[in-house]
Amino acid sequence: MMRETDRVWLAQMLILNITMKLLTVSALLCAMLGLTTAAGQHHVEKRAICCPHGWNKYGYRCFRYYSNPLNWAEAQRACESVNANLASVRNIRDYYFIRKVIYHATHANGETWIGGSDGQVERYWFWIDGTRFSYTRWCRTQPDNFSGNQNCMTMNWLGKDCWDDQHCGIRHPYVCVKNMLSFLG
Ligand SMILES: [Ca+2]
Ligand SMILES: [Ca+2]
Repeated sequence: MMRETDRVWLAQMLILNITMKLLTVSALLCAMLGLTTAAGQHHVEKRAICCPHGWNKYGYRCFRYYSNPLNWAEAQRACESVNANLASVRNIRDYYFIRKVIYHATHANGETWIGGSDGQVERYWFWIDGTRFSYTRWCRTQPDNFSGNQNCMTMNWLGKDCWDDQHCGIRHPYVCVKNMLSFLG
């Protein structure tokens, strides 16, 4: 007969073994998808099913904070250069995840560009990545289109837990988002 402590130890070992195997399989799967799509195509495509290093996974999307201050358009260009867009916010869970990403990187709730804009028509807000614009988190009295010229969205206005519309030429850090299944090119 096995002693109780032996049985517990055996069960722990078994769980550890299964966990290690699952981790290996998921790592292999990442690599394999890249290989099979690359080998079978004339133009090489790679699919990511995991967030790249340095990106933060939330649901099926990957987020990343960039600390170098850029204007809104430059920030979007910079996101595009890594096959991403300025971050869209679909709901309160996305909102708090992005806020956490910023806080984790800086230990502060600093003003940061995300992907909302009413640059085409005043008061018609869109997300630059095409996500439907439904959830909002405006600060009280915002968006105010101050000076008739504020068309870009920032998180953490004055460190507060809400959004502001600001002049797109201001330089801020920014958060990019990409889908886990986006083509890496
Ligand atoms: Ca505006
Ligand atoms: Ca404003």
